[in-house]
Amino acid sequence: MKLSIVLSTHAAQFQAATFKGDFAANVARIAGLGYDGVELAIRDPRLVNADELVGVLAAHKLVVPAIGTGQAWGEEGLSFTAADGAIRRAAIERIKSHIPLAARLNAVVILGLIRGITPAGQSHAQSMAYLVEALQECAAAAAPAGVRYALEPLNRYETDLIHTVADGLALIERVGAANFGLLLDTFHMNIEEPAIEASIRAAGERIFHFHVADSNRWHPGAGHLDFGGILDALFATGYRGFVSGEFLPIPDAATAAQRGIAHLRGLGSAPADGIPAG
Ligand code: LER
Ligand code: MN
Repeated sequence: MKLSIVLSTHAAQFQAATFKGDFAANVARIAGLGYDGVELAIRDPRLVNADELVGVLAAHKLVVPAIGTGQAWGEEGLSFTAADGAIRRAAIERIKSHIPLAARLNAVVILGLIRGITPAGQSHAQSMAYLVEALQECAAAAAPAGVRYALEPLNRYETDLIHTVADGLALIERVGAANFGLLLDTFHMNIEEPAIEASIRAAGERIFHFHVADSNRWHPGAGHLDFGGILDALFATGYRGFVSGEFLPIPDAATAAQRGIAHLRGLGSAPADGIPAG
């Protein structure tokens, strides 16, 4: 099993980004704990020196399975479903601007909160139409570079748009792009899915990335989720990507990251063929 953990390249409000602050020091800490990769949370790729970043990661032999983009919503209010067309356009351009770095790192681009929340006075159907349009444009722009987008079903307290795997699969039908799939997050699944393992099976090969946090959004092992059953179901779909920790830094980032990896490695779950995916 290949494990990564979320690391923000810049200061951010999002509480479940386990590591924030000094990038190089955090990369060294994460590598030292035995992780294979880091999932980067990047608000705006223009703020990142790609050569420097690649150098720091290479020095610690860490790969980047995915790039999170939600800070553009959290810090700047960009959204695919805003009533204001200029905000929707800025969100689309921002998401497309992740393509070169994602191609270089061979990373999936995550679409979480950038989908937005239906604004007062706008219908849910209108938001969904804006969302489909934005996703089709982004997916078409990313396809020639071989970049994939993964939309994350989020719980009802964060958005009114796409809560479950079933919602996500219906959206995939509407978008109709091979490079558009899902990111499943056990924290959100525990709130919204009727049965976590059955939903993982339903998502199948459309699972492009996977987040783990326990039921309380602390590190795996701190709550009541059955990660043995969840990971067995995940790997049985043929998933060979990373299992990525996105949990609260409680009691602190390093301790949470260390306890999380110890719990997951201790389960002995692995892809059935035992072959580490490339
Ligand atoms: C981001 O991956 C996530 O899970 C969301 O809760 C962001 O708010
Ligand atoms: Mn998540």
